[in-house]
Amino acid sequence: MLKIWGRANSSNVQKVLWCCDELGIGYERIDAGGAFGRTRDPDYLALNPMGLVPTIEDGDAVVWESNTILRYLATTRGGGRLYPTNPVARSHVERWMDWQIAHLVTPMSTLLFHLIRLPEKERDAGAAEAARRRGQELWGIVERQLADRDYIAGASFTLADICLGIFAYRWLHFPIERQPLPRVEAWHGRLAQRQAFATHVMQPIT
Ligand SMILES: N[C@@H](CCC(=O)N[C@@H](CS)C(=O)NCC(=O)O)C(=O)O
Repeated sequence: MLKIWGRANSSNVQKVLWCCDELGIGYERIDAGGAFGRTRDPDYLALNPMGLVPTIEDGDAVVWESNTILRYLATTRGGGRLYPTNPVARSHVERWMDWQIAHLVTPMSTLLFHLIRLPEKERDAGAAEAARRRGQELWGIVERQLADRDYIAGASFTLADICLGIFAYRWLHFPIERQPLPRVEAWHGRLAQRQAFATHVMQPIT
Protein backbone atom coordinates (compact mmCIF):
# COMPACT_ATOMS: atom_id res chain seq x y z
CA MET A 1 0.00 0.00 0.00
CA LEU A 2 1.36 3.42 -0.97
CA LYS A 3 2.21 5.50 2.09
CA ILE A 4 1.73 9.28 1.92
CA TRP A 5 3.26 11.44 4.61
CA GLY A 6 1.62 14.83 5.08
CA ARG A 7 -1.23 16.78 6.62
CA ALA A 8 -4.38 17.01 4.51
CA ASN A 9 -4.56 20.84 4.56
CA SER A 10 -1.22 21.20 2.72
CA SER A 11 -1.58 22.25 -0.91
CA ASN A 12 1.30 20.00 -1.91
CA VAL A 13 -0.18 17.00 -0.11
CA GLN A 14 -3.56 17.75 -1.70
CA LYS A 15 -1.95 17.44 -5.14
CA VAL A 16 -0.85 13.90 -4.32
CA LEU A 17 -4.21 12.87 -2.82
CA TRP A 18 -6.06 14.28 -5.82
CA CYS A 19 -3.74 12.50 -8.25
CA CYS A 20 -4.15 9.20 -6.40
CA ASP A 21 -7.93 9.45 -6.62
CA GLU A 22 -7.80 10.31 -10.33
CA LEU A 23 -5.68 7.22 -10.96
CA GLY A 24 -7.57 4.94 -8.56
CA ILE A 25 -4.51 4.42 -6.35
CA GLY A 26 -5.19 3.25 -2.80
CA TYR A 27 -3.04 4.76 -0.08
CA GLU A 28 -2.47 5.16 3.61
CA ARG A 29 -1.95 8.81 4.67
CA ILE A 30 0.01 9.65 7.81
CA ASP A 31 -0.38 13.10 9.36
CA ALA A 32 2.92 14.98 9.44
CA GLY A 33 3.99 18.61 9.23
CA GLY A 34 2.51 21.70 10.85
CA ALA A 35 0.96 20.98 14.25
CA PHE A 36 1.47 17.25 13.69
CA GLY A 37 5.28 17.58 13.73
CA ARG A 38 7.26 14.42 12.84
CA THR A 39 9.11 16.13 9.97
CA ARG A 40 12.19 16.95 12.10
CA ASP A 41 12.46 13.41 13.46
CA PRO A 42 15.56 11.58 12.24
CA ASP A 43 13.50 8.81 10.62
CA TYR A 44 11.51 11.36 8.61
CA LEU A 45 14.61 13.35 7.67
CA ALA A 46 16.15 10.12 6.42
CA LEU A 47 13.25 9.91 3.96
CA ASN A 48 13.13 13.62 3.09
CA PRO A 49 16.12 15.75 4.05
CA MET A 50 14.10 18.94 3.56
CA GLY A 51 11.78 18.00 6.41
CA LEU A 52 8.77 19.06 4.35
CA VAL A 53 5.60 17.29 3.23
CA PRO A 54 4.62 15.42 1.15
CA THR A 55 6.84 12.36 0.95
CA ILE A 56 5.67 9.01 -0.40
CA GLU A 57 6.92 5.50 0.22
CA ASP A 58 6.10 3.00 -2.49
CA GLY A 59 7.66 -0.24 -1.36
CA ASP A 60 11.36 0.58 -1.20
CA ALA A 61 11.01 3.71 -3.31
CA VAL A 62 10.92 7.07 -1.51
CA VAL A 63 9.84 10.12 -3.49
CA TRP A 64 9.51 13.75 -2.36
CA GLU A 65 8.75 17.08 -4.09
CA SER A 66 5.07 17.06 -4.87
CA ASN A 67 5.34 17.58 -8.63
CA THR A 68 7.94 14.82 -8.87
CA ILE A 69 5.54 12.57 -6.95
CA LEU A 70 2.77 13.31 -9.47
CA ARG A 71 5.04 12.41 -12.38
CA TYR A 72 6.17 9.25 -10.56
CA LEU A 73 2.59 8.15 -9.87
CA ALA A 74 1.41 8.85 -13.41
CA THR A 75 4.41 6.99 -14.84
CA THR A 76 4.18 3.95 -12.57
CA ARG A 77 0.38 3.65 -12.45
CA GLY A 78 -0.73 3.98 -16.07
CA GLY A 79 -1.42 7.70 -15.90
CA GLY A 80 -0.66 8.48 -19.55
CA ARG A 81 -3.88 10.43 -19.95
CA LEU A 82 -2.70 12.84 -17.21
CA TYR A 83 0.94 12.88 -18.31
CA PRO A 84 1.31 12.25 -22.04
CA THR A 85 4.36 10.45 -23.36
CA ASN A 86 4.57 12.47 -26.58
CA PRO A 87 7.46 14.87 -25.90
CA VAL A 88 5.71 17.99 -27.17
CA ALA A 89 2.44 17.25 -25.36
CA ARG A 90 4.44 16.39 -22.24
CA SER A 91 6.32 19.70 -22.39
CA HIS A 92 3.00 21.57 -22.32
CA VAL A 93 2.09 19.79 -19.08
CA GLU A 94 5.51 20.12 -17.53
CA ARG A 95 6.04 23.79 -18.25
CA TRP A 96 2.93 24.65 -16.22
CA MET A 97 3.97 22.32 -13.42
CA ASP A 98 7.34 24.07 -13.33
CA TRP A 99 5.67 27.48 -13.61
CA GLN A 100 3.58 26.70 -10.55
CA ILE A 101 6.59 25.79 -8.48
CA ALA A 102 8.84 28.55 -9.85
CA HIS A 103 6.42 31.49 -9.88
CA LEU A 104 2.90 30.92 -8.61
CA VAL A 105 3.76 29.39 -5.26
CA THR A 106 5.54 32.51 -3.98
CA PRO A 107 2.64 34.98 -3.85
CA MET A 108 0.18 32.21 -3.00
CA SER A 109 2.21 31.23 0.08
CA THR A 110 2.55 34.85 1.18
CA LEU A 111 -1.22 35.28 0.92
CA LEU A 112 -1.85 32.09 2.90
CA PHE A 113 0.47 33.11 5.71
CA HIS A 114 -0.38 36.82 5.90
CA LEU A 115 -4.16 36.44 5.50
CA ILE A 116 -4.84 33.19 7.31
CA ARG A 117 -2.12 31.13 8.90
CA LEU A 118 -0.04 33.55 10.98
CA PRO A 119 -1.37 34.95 14.25
CA GLU A 120 -2.97 38.33 13.43
CA LYS A 121 -0.26 40.39 15.10
CA GLU A 122 2.42 38.76 12.94
CA ARG A 123 0.63 39.41 9.64
CA ASP A 124 2.10 42.00 7.25
CA ALA A 125 -0.64 43.76 5.28
CA GLY A 126 1.92 45.26 2.87
CA ALA A 127 3.36 41.87 2.01
CA ALA A 128 -0.15 40.49 1.48
CA GLU A 129 -1.05 43.37 -0.83
CA ALA A 130 2.15 42.97 -2.89
CA ALA A 131 1.41 39.24 -3.18
CA ARG A 132 -2.19 39.96 -4.20
CA ARG A 133 -0.98 42.22 -7.00
CA ARG A 134 1.55 39.63 -8.17
CA GLY A 135 -1.10 36.93 -7.94
CA GLN A 136 -3.43 39.00 -10.11
CA GLU A 137 -0.70 39.28 -12.78
CA LEU A 138 0.04 35.56 -12.71
CA TRP A 139 -3.61 34.49 -12.78
CA GLY A 140 -4.00 36.90 -15.72
CA ILE A 141 -1.48 34.74 -17.58
CA VAL A 142 -3.57 31.64 -16.82
CA GLU A 143 -6.68 33.53 -17.99
CA ARG A 144 -5.02 34.14 -21.36
CA GLN A 145 -3.77 30.55 -21.55
CA LEU A 146 -7.36 29.33 -21.21
CA ALA A 147 -8.57 31.43 -24.17
CA ASP A 148 -8.59 28.49 -26.57
CA ARG A 149 -8.64 25.41 -24.34
CA ASP A 150 -10.71 23.89 -21.56
CA TYR A 151 -7.72 22.75 -19.50
CA ILE A 152 -4.31 24.20 -18.76
CA ALA A 153 -2.32 22.10 -21.21
CA GLY A 154 -4.99 21.52 -23.85
CA ALA A 155 -8.35 19.87 -24.40
CA SER A 156 -8.10 17.39 -21.57
CA PHE A 157 -7.37 17.28 -17.85
CA THR A 158 -3.68 16.65 -16.95
CA LEU A 159 -1.24 16.90 -14.06
CA ALA A 160 -0.93 20.62 -14.85
CA ASP A 161 -4.57 21.11 -13.81
CA ILE A 162 -3.84 19.42 -10.49
CA CYS A 163 -0.82 21.63 -9.80
CA LEU A 164 -2.61 24.88 -10.66
CA GLY A 165 -6.15 23.90 -9.66
CA ILE A 166 -5.39 23.75 -5.96
CA PHE A 167 -4.07 27.28 -6.05
CA ALA A 168 -7.01 28.50 -8.17
CA TYR A 169 -9.36 27.33 -5.41
CA ARG A 170 -7.33 29.33 -2.92
CA TRP A 171 -7.08 32.42 -5.11
CA LEU A 172 -10.85 32.43 -5.64
CA HIS A 173 -11.56 31.90 -1.93
CA PHE A 174 -9.02 34.13 -0.22
CA PRO A 175 -10.63 37.20 1.36
CA ILE A 176 -9.12 39.61 -1.20
CA GLU A 177 -10.17 41.93 -3.97
CA ARG A 178 -9.89 40.23 -7.35
CA GLN A 179 -10.31 41.44 -10.90
CA PRO A 180 -12.69 39.13 -12.73
CA LEU A 181 -11.11 36.13 -14.47
CA PRO A 182 -14.04 34.49 -16.28
CA ARG A 183 -12.04 31.72 -17.95
CA VAL A 184 -10.19 30.81 -14.76
CA GLU A 185 -13.53 30.70 -12.94
CA ALA A 186 -15.09 28.51 -15.65
CA TRP A 187 -12.09 26.13 -15.54
CA HIS A 188 -12.29 26.05 -11.74
CA GLY A 189 -15.98 25.15 -12.17
CA ARG A 190 -14.98 22.22 -14.39
CA LEU A 191 -12.48 21.04 -11.77
CA ALA A 192 -15.12 21.35 -9.06
CA GLN A 193 -17.17 18.70 -10.87
CA ARG A 194 -14.42 16.15 -10.19
CA GLN A 195 -15.01 14.13 -7.05
CA ALA A 196 -11.35 14.20 -5.98
CA PHE A 197 -11.22 18.00 -6.16
CA ALA A 198 -14.35 18.27 -4.04
CA THR A 199 -12.97 15.78 -1.52
CA HIS A 200 -9.43 17.04 -1.11
CA VAL A 201 -9.34 20.67 -2.24
CA MET A 202 -12.73 22.26 -1.59
CA GLN A 203 -12.07 22.47 2.11
CA PRO A 204 -11.58 25.31 4.56
CA ILE A 205 -8.21 26.94 3.87
CA THR A 206 -6.20 26.69 7.08
N1 LIG B 1 8.46 22.15 -3.28
C1 LIG B 1 7.96 21.30 -2.21
C2 LIG B 1 7.40 22.19 -1.12
C3 LIG B 1 6.99 21.38 0.08
C4 LIG B 1 6.44 22.30 1.17
O1 LIG B 1 6.78 23.49 1.25
N2 LIG B 1 5.56 21.72 1.99
C5 LIG B 1 4.98 22.48 3.07
C6 LIG B 1 3.48 22.17 3.14
S1 LIG B 1 2.62 22.76 1.67
C7 LIG B 1 5.59 22.04 4.38
O2 LIG B 1 6.09 20.94 4.51
N3 LIG B 1 5.55 22.94 5.38
C8 LIG B 1 6.08 22.65 6.68
C9 LIG B 1 5.18 21.79 7.51
O3 LIG B 1 4.05 21.45 7.10
O4 LIG B 1 5.60 21.46 8.62
C10 LIG B 1 6.87 20.36 -2.78
O5 LIG B 1 6.24 20.74 -3.76
O6 LIG B 1 6.71 19.24 -2.26
